[in-house]
Amino acid sequence: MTDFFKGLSQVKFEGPQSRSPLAYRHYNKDEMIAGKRMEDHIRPAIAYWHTFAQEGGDPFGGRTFDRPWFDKGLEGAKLKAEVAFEFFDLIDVPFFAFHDVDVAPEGATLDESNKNLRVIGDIIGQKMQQSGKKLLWGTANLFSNRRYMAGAATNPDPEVFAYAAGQVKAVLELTHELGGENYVLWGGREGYETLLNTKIGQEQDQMARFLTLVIEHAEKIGFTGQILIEPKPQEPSKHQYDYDVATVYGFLQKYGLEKKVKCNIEVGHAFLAGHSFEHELAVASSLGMLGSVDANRNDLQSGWDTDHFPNNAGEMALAFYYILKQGGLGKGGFNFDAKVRRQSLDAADLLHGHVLGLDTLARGLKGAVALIEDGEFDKLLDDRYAGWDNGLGQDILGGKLSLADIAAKVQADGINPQPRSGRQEYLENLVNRFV
Ligand code: XUL
Ligand code: CO
Repeated sequence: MTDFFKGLSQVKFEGPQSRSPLAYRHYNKDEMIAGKRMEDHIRPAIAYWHTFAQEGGDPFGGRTFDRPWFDKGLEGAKLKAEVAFEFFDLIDVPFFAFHDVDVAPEGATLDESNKNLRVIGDIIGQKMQQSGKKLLWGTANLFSNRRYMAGAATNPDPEVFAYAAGQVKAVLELTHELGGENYVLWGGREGYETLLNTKIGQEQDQMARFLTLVIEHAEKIGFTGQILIEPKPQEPSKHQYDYDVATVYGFLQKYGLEKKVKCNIEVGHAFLAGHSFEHELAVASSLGMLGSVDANRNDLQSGWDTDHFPNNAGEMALAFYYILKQGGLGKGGFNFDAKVRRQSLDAADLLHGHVLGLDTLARGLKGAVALIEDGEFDKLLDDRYAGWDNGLGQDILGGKLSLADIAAKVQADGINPQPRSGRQEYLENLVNRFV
């Protein structure tokens, strides 16, 4: 045991009336809800980067957090892993997620980095066995090092592509060895700053080649997890190719990869793309592309990706509605891609942030289940489209009528449709009853 979390004990469910400063009020992992344990619905994960590697810096000032593993190389990484698994136990969450550089220090060469990753990967593997904790996903950081400033797969220099490929190979293999259920690709620098120095078509071809290589290697090593792309429209690049779910789908379709890849959808990224979170979920689900979620929220005034912990139960209820409607996230889950604020210095703050997130998700889940079980919401939606279930609607959809046939039918049958209310406020009140 380290003394990082000295004086803190495992967070327990105590119910909404609890006065304890640190307790779950809504997240009750073993509670059965719609036939499944709450934990199995949510499949929550701790993001290694925000919780253990984040330093509390911002563009105006550096590190505010004082962590005993900072600046200590491989020894520091070992201590960090100790503390991470202590945290997973204290917060009582089954999964975690990492980038290579979060867990092990980068070396001067790919070989050196991979050796460090191997050392820490073995330690993490042992700790997973002892604790029963699981890996939701692994990913390679292809955006922080200056070599990636002009992209990884989309770099004008093929040697950068090659280096990135070597990095992904190592992390994909480690993810597979650790039983990871997903592998994520977030293309932070796969985009451009200015068109003046960029060939968009060329870069897209490179990106597709990279993804194809990753898929092929995953198949070759027997990785059966999901390969996920995480859409985001900008930041750090001015224009990112994986703008949103629809854009990602178009890209995948162009290169024939749409059956091989799904999306990891992040709340804050949806907002940056000018969408709501539920929009991205609903679009992904309708395309069979909803694989997993990065849970957080943005400071909506900042216009930036602030990775706050989720605190909007209403938003999460609508999110869970689409997730439940597709029968859950399967191998995916809810990764807390969220960080405590730079003034939140204490070890306990890490727990408070995640409790906020989990209680918010629990309330959202319960709200969505209640909404679905009540049935009126779904019925109203079905009623709105009922015309398409038979008669004219089916004839149109089934391709039985040409444009001329339809026009003739309007005349012959005297069709003159009367507008009906969309009942938005009625529906908002209905949803409010359950959240
Ligand atoms: C960045 C972001 C990443 C990905 C993993 O905005 O969301 O942390 O989740 O690379
Ligand atoms: Co993310």
